Amino acid sequence: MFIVVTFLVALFIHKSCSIYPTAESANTINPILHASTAFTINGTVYVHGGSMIASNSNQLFSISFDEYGLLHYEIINEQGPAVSYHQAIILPGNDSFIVFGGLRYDFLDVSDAVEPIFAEVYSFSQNKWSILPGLNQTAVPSDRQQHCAVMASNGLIYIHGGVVPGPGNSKILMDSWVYNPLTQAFTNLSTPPIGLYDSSAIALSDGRILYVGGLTSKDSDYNYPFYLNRSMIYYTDNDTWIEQELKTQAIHVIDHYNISRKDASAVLGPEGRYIYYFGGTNGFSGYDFELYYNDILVLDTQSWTWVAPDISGIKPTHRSESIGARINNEYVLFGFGANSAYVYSEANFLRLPEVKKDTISDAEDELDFESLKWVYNITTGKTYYEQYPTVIPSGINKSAVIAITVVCGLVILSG
Ligand SMILES: *[C@@H]1O[C@H](CO)[C@@H](O)[C@H](O)[C@H]1NC(C)=O
Ligand SMILES: *[C@@H]1O[C@H](CO)[C@@H](O)[C@H](O)[C@H]1NC(C)=O
Ligand SMILES: *[C@@H]1O[C@H](CO)[C@@H](O)[C@H](O)[C@H]1NC(C)=O
Ligand SMILES: *[C@@H]1O[C@H](CO)[C@@H](O)[C@H](O)[C@H]1NC(C)=O
Ligand SMILES: *[C@@H]1O[C@H](CO)[C@@H](O)[C@H](O)[C@H]1NC(C)=O
Ligand SMILES: *[C@@H]1O[C@H](CO)[C@@H](O)[C@H](O)[C@H]1NC(C)=O
Ligand SMILES: *[C@@H]1O[C@H](CO)[C@@H](O)[C@H](O)[C@H]1NC(C)=O
Ligand SMILES: *[C@@H]1O[C@H](CO)[C@@H](O)[C@H](O)[C@H]1NC(C)=O
Ligand SMILES: CC(=O)N[C@H]1CO[C@H](CO)[C@@H](O)[C@@H]1O
Repeated sequence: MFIVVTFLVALFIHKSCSIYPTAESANTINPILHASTAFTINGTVYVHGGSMIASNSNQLFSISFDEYGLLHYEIINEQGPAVSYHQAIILPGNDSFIVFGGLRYDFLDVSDAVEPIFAEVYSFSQNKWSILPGLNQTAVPSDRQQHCAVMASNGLIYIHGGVVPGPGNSKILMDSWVYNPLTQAFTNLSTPPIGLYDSSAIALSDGRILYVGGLTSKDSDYNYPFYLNRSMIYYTDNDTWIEQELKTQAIHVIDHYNISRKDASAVLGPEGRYIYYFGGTNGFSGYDFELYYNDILVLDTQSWTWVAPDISGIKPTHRSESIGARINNEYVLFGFGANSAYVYSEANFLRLPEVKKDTISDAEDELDFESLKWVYNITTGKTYYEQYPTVIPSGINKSAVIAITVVCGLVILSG
């Protein structure tokens, strides 16, 4: 069911540090976070954990909309683990989710000791966290952060790669595991041809898992990009990995973006074919050409081609480590995140493409990617400019809106 919501950035700024409307009932400041994990249950987006500059968050909160179009930020639970760079997987029935791995500040042991993967389950109905059953088996994945974890169409959870948790530890894990939530057992799968971290995993409806972006290692270079001109595909049916070349027909992808991206947010469209890939960084931290992105690249998982549509509306702030969650069949939320200077509370709403009107009747519906837009009223799908071509209500003009997004960021103190 489509939930009718209204969203407008400029009208409802009740908090000094908020760029999205906050309901009067919300009595806490919206969090400023990066490296959180997020998912959608019953049309509500839930966010857990993340990094808040000097410490990790243990908050589980929801982002929903009321009939007046106001965004509600509600804390659900604050008894869980304080963790960032982790992954959450919803369990069947929508009443619980598992968090796997991540950086915890109690993990300061950077020795070679192999710890079992950190894994806890949260139950909404019991409002309670518990240790994941099955961690006492003899073969379990080792602990990790910046890894991928995804539930495939067969209902099993696949975990790949990442790095060993703790500061200064660069060991990249090149492995693949499956967790069966019914039997509560882990199984060690065939060794993948590549170990990825800061990558994105997307479960396709036919049982395949697609990996795009991120970093890997090559020779002694641990920051070797897993360029966007290729992807890895894992077949859950027969435990096989293949490399799939991706065509980068979007010219500026080749020219400006060096086809290198990590810590982007990947969301599969409702048709199960197109992936919306937001933000990220080229990962060359410390070099002259470290870039943060604010665009959407769309990957067609049938033609294996990237397109870079021109998207109308107010552009998001350039950043990486944002959450990405599809709210419903029409809107995707990209929120929070960080770049080299700031951490953000920013939330951006992408209106998914309309079907092209002039398609041949028996052909598959073609999507019009030129209709993609960043919107501020998700009842009407209007962008800020369409609704208020010259005057912006409440005396907030475009540069002021941009200023608010900057004010909202907190400076990262450490280099
Ligand atoms: C968004 O659009 C709806 C439908 O036209 C309207 O009722 C609502 O007032 C708009 N929201 C804002 C904040 O302007
Ligand atoms: C679980 O939540 C998702 C996302 O909103 C929804 O599509 C699905 O129908 C829900 N499933 C159940 C069993 O409620
Ligand atoms: C989602 O809806 C399902 C089915 O109605 C319900 O069992 C579940 O508790 C709901 N989950 C949340 C988090 O609201
Ligand atoms: C793991 O713990 C569970 C629950 O305490 C127990 O039932 C099971 O026998 C244990 N398995 C092993 C291999 O120790
Ligand atoms: C998992 O399997 C790989 C080979 O596929 C092996 O190298 C590794 O030691 C195994 N890990 C564990 C914890 O059993
Ligand atoms: C992908 O791009 C990298 C960097 O430009 C290049 O070295 C590599 O050959 C390309 N691979 C393919 C399959 O085109
Ligand atoms: C695994 O399955 C895929 C899809 O069915 C197939 O294309 C591929 O050849 C299979 N690989 C092996 C090694 O059997
Ligand atoms: C817009 O806001 C900025 C920052 O507050 C201000 O400097 C500028 O004069 C304003 N422009 C207009 C046209 O009101
Ligand atoms: C390695 C590389 O190709 N770097 C380029 C990445 O893109 C920036 C911006 O276009 C260039 O300045 C770099 O030379």
